[in-house]
Order: sequence, then C-alpha cells, then structure tokens
Amino acid sequence: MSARPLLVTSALPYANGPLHLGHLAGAYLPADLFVRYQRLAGRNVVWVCGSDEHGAAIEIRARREGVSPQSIVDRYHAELAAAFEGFGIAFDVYGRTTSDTHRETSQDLFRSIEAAHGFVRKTTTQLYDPEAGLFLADRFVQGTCPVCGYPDAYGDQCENCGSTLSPDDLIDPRSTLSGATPERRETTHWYLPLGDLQPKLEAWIGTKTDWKPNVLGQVRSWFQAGLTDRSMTRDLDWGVPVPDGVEGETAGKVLYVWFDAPIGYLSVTKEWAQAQGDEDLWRRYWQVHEDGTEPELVHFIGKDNIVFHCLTFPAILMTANAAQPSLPQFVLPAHVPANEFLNLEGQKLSTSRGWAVWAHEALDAFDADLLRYALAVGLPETKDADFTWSDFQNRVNGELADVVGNFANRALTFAARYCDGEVPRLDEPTDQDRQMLGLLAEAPAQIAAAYEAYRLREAVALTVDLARKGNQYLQETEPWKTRTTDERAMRNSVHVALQVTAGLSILLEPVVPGVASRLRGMLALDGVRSSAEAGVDGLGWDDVGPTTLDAGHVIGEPGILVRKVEDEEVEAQLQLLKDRAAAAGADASEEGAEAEPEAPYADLGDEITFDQFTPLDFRVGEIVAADLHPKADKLLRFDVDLGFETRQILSGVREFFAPEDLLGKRVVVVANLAPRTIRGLESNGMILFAEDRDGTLWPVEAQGEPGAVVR
Ligand code: B3M
Ligand code: ZN
Repeated sequence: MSARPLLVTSALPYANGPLHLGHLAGAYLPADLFVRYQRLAGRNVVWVCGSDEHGAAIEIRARREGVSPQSIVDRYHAELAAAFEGFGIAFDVYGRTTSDTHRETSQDLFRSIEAAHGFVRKTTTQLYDPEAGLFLADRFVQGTCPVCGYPDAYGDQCENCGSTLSPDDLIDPRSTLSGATPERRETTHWYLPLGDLQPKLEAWIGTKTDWKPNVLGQVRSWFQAGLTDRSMTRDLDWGVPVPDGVEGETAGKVLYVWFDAPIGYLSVTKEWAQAQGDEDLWRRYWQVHEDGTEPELVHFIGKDNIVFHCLTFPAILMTANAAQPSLPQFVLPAHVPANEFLNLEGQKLSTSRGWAVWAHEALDAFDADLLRYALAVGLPETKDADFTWSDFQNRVNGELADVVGNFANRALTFAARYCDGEVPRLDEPTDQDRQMLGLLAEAPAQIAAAYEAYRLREAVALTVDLARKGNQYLQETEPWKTRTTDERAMRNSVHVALQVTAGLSILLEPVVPGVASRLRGMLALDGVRSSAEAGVDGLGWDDVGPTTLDAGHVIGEPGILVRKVEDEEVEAQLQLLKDRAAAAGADASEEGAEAEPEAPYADLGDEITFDQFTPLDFRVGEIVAADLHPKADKLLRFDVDLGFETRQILSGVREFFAPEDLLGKRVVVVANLAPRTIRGLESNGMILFAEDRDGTLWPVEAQGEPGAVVR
C-alpha cells in the first residue's frame, strides 16, 4: 500500500445535458470502484470532479434556447450532481468551473505561463460568421471531414473518424449558428508550443510503461504525426476571460475550454481543502512535498479525452513548473486509465438520435446497485462494450441474486435456524473447512491486485467468484444433512460460511455499496472505513479473512439481499428506447435543414455544373487486403486493386464493419483525390459508402473489372 497521497479525478461532464449509462461506464463508475477500494484499504485518497461549464457547445445551446449560458449550466449542474448521487458515485467533492476559485486559479496559471513567455502569440485569419457576428471556433462550425468525408464534422473533431481537426481543415464549412458561409478575419491568440514541448512529453510518456496500450497507442500516434502549437484562447463571450495584465488585446477573448477544464481538477481540490478548514491542504495532493514525496495523480476519462489528459494538460503543468522553478512543482499524471466506449443494444449511443439510457430514468426503474453491477462486469476497459437490457437481467438475476444473494441467505438462515442466531465456534475443522477458509484468506490480496492494476472488471469477477466457491463449499459439506447426522460438522460449515459472508460484506462495498451495507446489517457488523456510517475507523480491506467474526457473535435478521429483474421490466425499457429513437427521428425530420444526419433524408447538396463534376475520376476497385489502422481507432486500412495499380486507402468506417466484411468486394473509388497522411499512414483515394437514414452504412459495390472507369 503506497503512502503517497492519492488524487483521483473523473472527467468533468459538460453541463449541457443529462448523464447516460455510457458516461457512467467511462469515467465515473470505474473511478468509484477504484476509490471505494482505496478507502477500504486505508489509502489517503481524495476524489474530485465537477461540472465543465464552458465551451462552445454550451453557448450554442443557450443561443438555440434563447437563454443565458449560465441558466443552461445551472440546470444541468444540479441534474448531474443528483444523478451521480443517485448512482452512489461517491466523490469527495463535486464542484463547477463557473466558480470564483476556478476563474482565479485558471487565470493565475495562464498569467504565470504568459509572464514566463510560455505561450506563443500568433495572429491568424480565422472563420467568422458575418450574420451572427462572431468567430467560429470548435463546435460553432461544421463541414465535411477531410479524412473520411463525413458531412457534419465539427471544427475541433470529427465524431465519425475521431480525427482532431481545426476549422480550417473542413471542406465547405458552414456556421452552426446561422448556416452562413464563413468569412476569414484576422485574430490573435495565445498558443501552447506543443511542438517545442514534444521531446519533454515523449520522455515523460516513455516512462509510462504500465499504461494501457490503447492510451499509449493514441499518444504515440500523435507524436508520430508531430505535435503542433495549439491555441489556448478563443474569441467567445462564454468562458473564463483571458486575464488582464498579459501582453496583448484581451477584450472578447476567453480561455480555451480545454485549457481551463483540466485546471478545474485543481480548483475543485482547492475548494475541498477550504471545506476541510485548511486552504493549503490541496498542495499535499498536487505538488511535490518538501521531503520529495510525489502525490499520485490519476485521471479517469473516456478515450476521446486522451490527448487532453496525456498531452495538453501535462504540457500546461510542465510549462507552469518551468515558469516558477522556485515554487513547489506540480506533479504530472501517474495514471490515465482511459476507457473505451459503451454501445447500447448493438448501436452507438447517440443523444441526438435518442439512443441512450438516461441515468435518472434508469434509477426510477431499478436500484442503483443492480445497474452498477451490470455495468461493472461489462466495463469497456480495453475495447468498446455493449450494454443490453437482457444482459442486465441475466447478470443481476444469474449472478448478483443467484450466486451472491443466495449464498449469503443460506449462511444467515442456517445460523438463525440451527445455531441460535450466533456464530458457532470452529471445532476441529476438516480439510474442506480449512480449504474454504484458505480461499477466503487469499481473496483480498487477489482482488486488491486487480484494483491496483485498474483491472476493475476482473476485481468484480473475483469478488463474485468467492461467493460461487462458498456455494460449492456448502454443496460439498451439506449442512442440511449433517444437521441431523453430525452437528459439529454442521456448525463448522455455518462458521465458515458466515466468515465468507462477512468478507463479502466488505469486498462488495466498492461494487454494490447498498447490498454490502444491507449484508453488514444482517450480520450485525459495523460500517466500513470512510463510508458515511463509519467514518475512517470502520471495517476495512484488511478485516476480510477467516476471523472477521468472533465465535458467539450474534447476527441480525436474514432477508432477501437482491431482488430479481422481471421480463416485463426489460421489455418496458426496450420499448422506451425504441419509442424515444422514433420520436428523435420524427423531431429531426420536423427540424428540417438543421436536422441530425439521421433525419428522414439528407439534404440535397448544392447544385454543381457538369464541368465541376467531370474532373472527378471514379474507378472500380477490388479490396484485396483489409485491416485495422494501427493508430486510429475509427479507421480501417485497405489495399485496393485498381487494375493499373494497387492503392492504400483509409476509411472511417471501423464502427460499422470488420475488415473481413469488405475483403474481396468490388467498390467505387474516387481515384484522383490528393493523398492525405492520417496518423502516419497515407490514404490515396476514397472508397464510396452509402448511408441509410438510420445511419447504416453500405459499400457502393460495382460490376466491371478493377480499373474500369465509372461514368
Ligand atoms: N468536459 C467532457 C468530454 O469531453 C469534457 C471533459 C473535461 S475533463 C477536464 O466528454
Ligand atoms: Zn472524419
């Protein structure tokens, strides 16, 4: 157990919409499992989170609704906090980035970096909406993705192929506010020179040999492509104002949301420290101590935030450290266990398509522990995972109820009925008794190793496995028989089973805290360490083992620990999902022009002349090789035979096809498109795909020989 103070953060959710199960499976439930375990293990841990209340998306929503951005974030900050509480996501503090502390903290950091010339100021021409009268950053502009051709890519990121873009990259950009075609105007911003910092960042990442391959893979592909200067300010009304006292014009400029948001972790920790009555306490968790002790900083995020937590935020901290070398230095992240994405019933989660399970609605239908358990055993830790309501029912009924609940109920009921409600003394235990107690003694270390290595699904599975072994132990020792033939044996079985049950009542606390607490009540055990009921001196991880309960300990009332999920409940959830998706589709068609891509039919493109069309050279190509792009998790790589040559072409269709689905197909290729290098690989052309109204993608297949001209 490390003595280093541990600071855990979870990605600050944008305060412009409700929480859904995908959010929980990404950055929140994994962190909750991890932190609850650390608290039980006696670690000095603080877990911070809060609402991310800036960014273009919030301003766009406010404009669309005709309200202030502050009213948007006030609404959702409260909703998010309530949803987290309902799910038992036990942050030490949940703050928000419109707080005064946050504004001061992010401005101070900006000033100190600027004063030490840690930024590069550049004047560039940027896209400007002449109708709305503002510059178009990030989500204010949409257009065709230059990488995959997706028509609704944003100015900062293409949601289809995951490429990070800048507004200048977009083909046929249009303002998301007015639909106007943007003009170009000059503006000056402060850039973080990531290119100059790349050697330092590479050296630091090079020491992270135990980080997840999916995280290191993405970061290395960024290094491969070469880091470029990134603007840390924006021409927006909504955000943390660029502070006075810096060189240059600051009017109308705010900090880029990805500059201030990660600093939100720091400002919320400061607020936590103030609430503890020691406003300098935050330094114990963020800065190297006088004796050289380095606190441990761990960021739980989803994979779309890797670049900001592994590159830009560490670069900001490195630059801040260099700006004030005589002051205590900020630590850099020790771990960034990013999760992949959660799909829903076999499809991508999509709030715009209504294809989501909202946390607050799920809690109306099911106890949080049931949802926590089903999500925990299926976390997208190394690859995207799929949540289905039938799997939810099977996991709850087949494992939580039939394995854990059933075992605990047998142990408690036997003790109540045949041992006067007390823990019998162990008297000359058999090998079987000793073997089960041995498994109980080993379990805490095995499960702890999984938690410490961020293998949370494994930690949960090992916990349930202990109950499974307990059931096997009862099947083998058959106390229902020895009750009448060998009372000593029966009493030994009950003793052992109760010790395992007591161990489970602690080991289950990170996963299903409500179930664990009820189980401790049935055992008449006190609360656990650092939980509400027991503070810091309750039961802990090290209390799990063959002697948790003393002989003679009087247990409480047995009862049903976990209720089962009925078929009708699952059907009701599926129907709700289908109805909402249909309604979203209908809404989209009513909205007309600005409808989401899944609206009834995509809008017809602007008219072109025959002369504009003729330069395009379409050919038949045969896909002779297909595999995953090694460094871009939304792209597939193809070798396409064009008759006269074979080309390498990349397509952002990985979420729709496995490589083998397309191998051997004859498709239509735009053969004279200028080559582009994406994450280190050259793409030489574009394979055409057709997209149905519901977002299903099909390759445009063709007859004719490879190389045939398509007219
Ligand atoms: N607000 C949420 C997201 O991109 C973003 C995270 C900020 S963490 C500092 O999903
Ligand atoms: Zn794209």
